Amino acid sequence: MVTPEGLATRRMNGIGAAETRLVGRDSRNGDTPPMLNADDLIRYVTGVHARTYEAVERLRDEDLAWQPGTGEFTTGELVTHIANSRVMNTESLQTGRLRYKGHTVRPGTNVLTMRQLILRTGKKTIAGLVDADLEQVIPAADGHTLPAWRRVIAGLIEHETHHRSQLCEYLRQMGLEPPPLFGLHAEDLPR
Ligand code: NI
Repeated sequence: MVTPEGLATRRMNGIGAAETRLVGRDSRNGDTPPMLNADDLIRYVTGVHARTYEAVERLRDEDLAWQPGTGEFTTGELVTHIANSRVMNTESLQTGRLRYKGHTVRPGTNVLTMRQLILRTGKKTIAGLVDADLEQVIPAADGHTLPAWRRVIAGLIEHETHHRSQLCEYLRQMGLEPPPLFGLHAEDLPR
């Protein structure tokens, strides 16, 4: 079984004031704009969610119980894990605590309710990010601390990308075509 990794447990090293301003809502030192501001980061998470939705959208009801092997996530558990990890990471920005609700698939779940779960947790995440102070220092899972924006990158972007890729491989193994990332296949790239 896959554990909820991607919790941004790595201790931050050498993160100085200049870096922590990268997600500031405004530039604080005159004419030097931040490389990436909070609004851009939040918009990026919205894009990550949209690309995950494209993969979830391809699932059929009969796919939800499929699993690649014993002890692995079923498709339904995998999607539930993605959704509940969003909630966990977002809530941790407010509470400082990581609390994972698990990935048990509710009885009666079908692809429509699964899509709704993904859409609902996406909205909740974006609302939480808009309200959060992304420069605040929060506890990491390993007892250290980290700036909140690091959890956005690790917990809400890298973790979800990791599992979306896994879901795309599930789709492939079930005989379905996974969505291309950014609308392009490797064969379409300029050479
Ligand atoms: Ni995980």
